[in-house]
Amino acid sequence: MLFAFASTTTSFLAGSGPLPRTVSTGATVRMTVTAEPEAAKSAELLYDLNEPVFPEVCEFAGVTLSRYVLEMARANPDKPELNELVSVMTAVERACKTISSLVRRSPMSGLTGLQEGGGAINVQGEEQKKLDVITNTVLKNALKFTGKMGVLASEEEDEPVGMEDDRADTYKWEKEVILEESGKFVAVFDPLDGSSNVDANIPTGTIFGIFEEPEACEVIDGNGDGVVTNDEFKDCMGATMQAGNKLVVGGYCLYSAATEFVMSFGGKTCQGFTLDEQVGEFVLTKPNMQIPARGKPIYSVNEANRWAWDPELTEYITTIQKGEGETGKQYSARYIGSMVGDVHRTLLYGGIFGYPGDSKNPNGKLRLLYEAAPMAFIVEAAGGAAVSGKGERILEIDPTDDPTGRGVHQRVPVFLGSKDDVAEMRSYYKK
Ligand code: AHM
Ligand code: MG
Repeated sequence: MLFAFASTTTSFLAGSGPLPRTVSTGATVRMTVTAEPEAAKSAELLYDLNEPVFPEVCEFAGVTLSRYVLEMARANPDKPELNELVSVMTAVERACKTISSLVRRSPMSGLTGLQEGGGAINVQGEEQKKLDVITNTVLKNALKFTGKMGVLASEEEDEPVGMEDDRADTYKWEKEVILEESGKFVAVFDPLDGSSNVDANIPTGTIFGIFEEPEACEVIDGNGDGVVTNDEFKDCMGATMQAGNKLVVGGYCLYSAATEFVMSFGGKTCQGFTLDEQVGEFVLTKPNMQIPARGKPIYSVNEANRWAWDPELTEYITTIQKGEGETGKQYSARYIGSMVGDVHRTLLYGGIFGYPGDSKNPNGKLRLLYEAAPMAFIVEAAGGAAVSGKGERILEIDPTDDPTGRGVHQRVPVFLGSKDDVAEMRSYYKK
């Protein structure tokens, strides 16, 4: 695999990680990645993709996200579905730019605070903020107009929704429940993760994942009266839920001091882009992100819950706090309480992030389909590990096999980050 680009500015190297590379100083900076990331060997790849090569890069524009996606499709002519993903990715990109602007301007534009002055509750019993509702609409509309989406599931929707609503009255669902016949993809997303932080100007993020729509997804109008019952509809929607290792693309956008978009097309590499606000484009700034197997000694977990943790987890965290773990280093705590921010730091610096299950909430808080799975997809693509409370790879968890009956909103305990840190944590459960 070869990933290379040339530029006359050095800024593209910032944060490019510990990959083998050759750098020549002077007018041209060239970076060549010679080694295949470890994750490529271990992950179950849906696609065995050729990474694009960028022999020429405009010194002013750099490699934009749109160019990367287009070149990815061009570099893989045997994967025509990548061409269809171009418009889907354009929609996600545009939505993230809009959300970035909405979040940035919210203190001035009256978009802080609760929806309807309070009392708007989503299906998970959480009070919705104005920005939760608006950002959900932004993403949903952006995807809808691609004409490529069949179904989408969002943290802010009670049930997965189809992409047209002109016959919605026919259904008891009172939501957009019609499947777009031409839809080819299923989108899952959390439009504004960590929104409880947003009014305090603390980082938030959008998490997204795109699956191919399974053939099996057909709405069957059992008695032919033009009305699809809730059960018939649920059967179809159930078929759209797939394990994370079936994602065709996944990623997140972090709204912080800078807006950063991190994505992967499946198991091999993970690319990071920064929004150049002056020109309105995401520019590749963190090519081939790789999480160190053992990075900075950092653990990231909500320690207020430790009284309800498994004893194994308490022992692990106490041991690394004292500097008595495998590295002999004393670990520091870093916890933003916004998964996208915490995972982004973990990706760059290493360490371990977790939202464990505990005696009060055995499945933790994070949702499998649109939080844990896309993040696990990114972390594995960058060579890290992502496991549930039982040590199972998050990407292998089948969301249709849900003992809690929560469907798309199923929760799962999450631990992810540097491979060696995740393995060390798991070793306490094997003693
Ligand atoms: P949200 O989707 O309602 O915003 O909740 C998810 C967020 C994550 O970003 C973060 O990791 C977690 O909630 C923090 O929860 P807690 O406040 O319990 O630590
Ligand atoms: Mg969330």
